[in-house]
Amino acid sequence: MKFPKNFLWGGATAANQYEGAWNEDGKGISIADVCTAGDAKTPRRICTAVWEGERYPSHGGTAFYYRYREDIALFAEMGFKAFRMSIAWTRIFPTGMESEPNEAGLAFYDKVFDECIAHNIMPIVTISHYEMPYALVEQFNGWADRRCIGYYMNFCRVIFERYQHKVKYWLTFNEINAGVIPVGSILALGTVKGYEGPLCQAPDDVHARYQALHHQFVASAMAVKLAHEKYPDFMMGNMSLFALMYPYSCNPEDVLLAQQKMQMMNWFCSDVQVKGEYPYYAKRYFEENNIKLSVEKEDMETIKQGTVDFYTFSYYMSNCVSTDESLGKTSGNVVSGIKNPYLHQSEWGWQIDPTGLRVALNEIYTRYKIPVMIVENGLGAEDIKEADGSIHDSYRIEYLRRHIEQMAKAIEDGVDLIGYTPWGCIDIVSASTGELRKRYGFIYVDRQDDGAGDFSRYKKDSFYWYKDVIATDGESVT
Ligand code: BGP
Repeated sequence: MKFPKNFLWGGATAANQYEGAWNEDGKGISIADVCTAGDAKTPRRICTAVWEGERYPSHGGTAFYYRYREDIALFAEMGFKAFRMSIAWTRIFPTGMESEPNEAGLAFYDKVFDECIAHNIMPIVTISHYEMPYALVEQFNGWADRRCIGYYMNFCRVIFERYQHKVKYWLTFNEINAGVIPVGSILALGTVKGYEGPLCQAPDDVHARYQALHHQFVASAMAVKLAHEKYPDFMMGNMSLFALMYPYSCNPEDVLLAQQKMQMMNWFCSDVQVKGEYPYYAKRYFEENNIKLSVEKEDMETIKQGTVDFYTFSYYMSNCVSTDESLGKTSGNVVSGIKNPYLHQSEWGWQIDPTGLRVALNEIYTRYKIPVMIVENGLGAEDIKEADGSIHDSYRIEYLRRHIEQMAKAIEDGVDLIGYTPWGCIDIVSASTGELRKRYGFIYVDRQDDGAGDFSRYKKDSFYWYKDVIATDGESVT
């Protein structure tokens, strides 16, 4: 098993879960900064402001803001070729609406990119990763308002121009298709003006969600167009959450249901972003749900012209779909479904399915025929740090090993898979539960849910394992 020499091995993070320093050097409040900590049983809550006495895990993150040099050196030690990260919009435009960017924020990312480049690590930047300025939620109900397109484009113009010689790979929106389901209205779309309460119980307005998504499609296409016109070296990608769904049985009704769910959950957004038009099946869905989008004359043309150069996605698990309502449910990333009797689950109830990754890669490549990158994958688990500082995370190695094996098979199948950046390559805050106990990293960070810990870094067993995988172009996996 050997991966191509130029394969982009690396790791992935997001600013709001990692950086901390939430109000340093002029940074504004993002939507993540008003989300409290939760756990597997207690849902995270969104607040309408930063309240005294609440615990907001993004505020401390795991301190990348202060420790980026040390962390990037550790990534380099593992042999990373690429590092996926995001730029916190609120470091550059604290409310999203300023006419001039915040120089201190821009300077921070200059230092980060320079450090990456010094170690021959290529940054892959997510422009918007669940961290829109909270001021845009308060004033406009987030992406439901068309004006967000303009503010997003101001942000893109500034960061493209500033980092054009340092960053080549850009992803326009993290897991854009989270907006297809109610939970996406918070972190992905910000259509929760005035709402305070559990993330999972925000009042759902399906119309606002699809209108907001339309605005994100236009914004994404405008960013891609700008890049293609002005920065021809840039590679522009989408980013989708791939929630693979199997029919629970061979009952044709189950098969049909799975197909319909796959269409709207997994293909709808990327069909728009890759093919440049709304797919035929959306029409029926919109009619059935009484969704009437307000679309401006040039929007469809913009979407047509702003198609992405490569397809990226997150993959953690798969689910089943059935017409039989009595079957047992399982939890998941943001999508839950019916339990699959052939699969085991993680401690957080996510069904582990390496073969599903090969299925997904083949489905994606058959449909789009453009280069594909897996920009998130991994196992969230509780780790135990021994007295000598070692962390024996054999379960994580096992999870990653089995997924990498399937990637190799997909490459053999003919899929043009160009990179792999496993999620949370260093421990960071969990997006769904706000916990630190749920760890993904190759590097352990001494930071606990009760605020204890001094942010020291420790190499887990998986660190040495992944280093070997990269050094041998994947050969050591088997
Ligand atoms: C994806 C998000 C990430 C990340 C990951 C793992 O949905 O893009 O931000 O957090 O899932 O999920 P969690 O942190 O909830 O375990």
